[in-house]
Amino acid sequence: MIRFYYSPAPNPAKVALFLEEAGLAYETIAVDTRKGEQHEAAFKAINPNAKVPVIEDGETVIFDSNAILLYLAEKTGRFMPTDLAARGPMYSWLMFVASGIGPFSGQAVHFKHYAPGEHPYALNRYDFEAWRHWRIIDERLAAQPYMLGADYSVVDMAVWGWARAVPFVLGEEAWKALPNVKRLLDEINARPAAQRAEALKARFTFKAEMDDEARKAMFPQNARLPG
Ligand SMILES: N[C@@H](CCC(=O)N[C@@H](CS)C(=O)NCC(=O)O)C(=O)O
Repeated sequence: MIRFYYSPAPNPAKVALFLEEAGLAYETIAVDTRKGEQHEAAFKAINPNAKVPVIEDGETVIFDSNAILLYLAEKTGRFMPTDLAARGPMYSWLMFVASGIGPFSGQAVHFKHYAPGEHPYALNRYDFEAWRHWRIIDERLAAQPYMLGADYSVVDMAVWGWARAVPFVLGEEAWKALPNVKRLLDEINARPAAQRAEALKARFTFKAEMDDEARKAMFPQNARLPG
């Protein structure tokens, strides 16, 4: 059975959605990142990057959400195009989410909600880039129902993981400017698999407070700051 290392955050959500969509049997192992469990030696032995998600499939260990989506799509033969020509754009858009949507959205959240002090330059850069990436997704979804065209795929699952957080990333008014992302989000949210994926977090008690312990675990770079 697949072992799924999970926390209630955008990147693990993508994997939860795939596991549920494909009906794969899996055991969920909670990793409370606000308590620092991602830094424990046993966890870093399976993901030296100290982040969730990770899956173990027998002896095979896969970390990084988009790598896991590709692995599971290949394992099951589901939610990915079968011919190579159509898989080309799948790789492009998955990497676009992995290298653009995720990192810029994450940094926008950091500087808007968590960084101590005022950082107008950093905030402006990450907010601008997060918006730019989300507008590209929105334009694509204006022209076709799903990221790869007519069919729901792993790319939509990758977009869904972060789309759930768009108001937190870009602001409460963001949906007015991104109606096609919202349409995809609402459509996926209505799928029973997405509801089961969302329900996972209720099975565990994760630390909610962003207190000193959580900041130490999530933002270890702060230890280098003076004072
Ligand atoms: N590129 C990785 C990023 C993983 C990542 O940043 N995971 C977050 C949750 S969404 C995490 O583990 N955060 C805890 C930490 O940064 O200490 C992926 O797509 O899986």
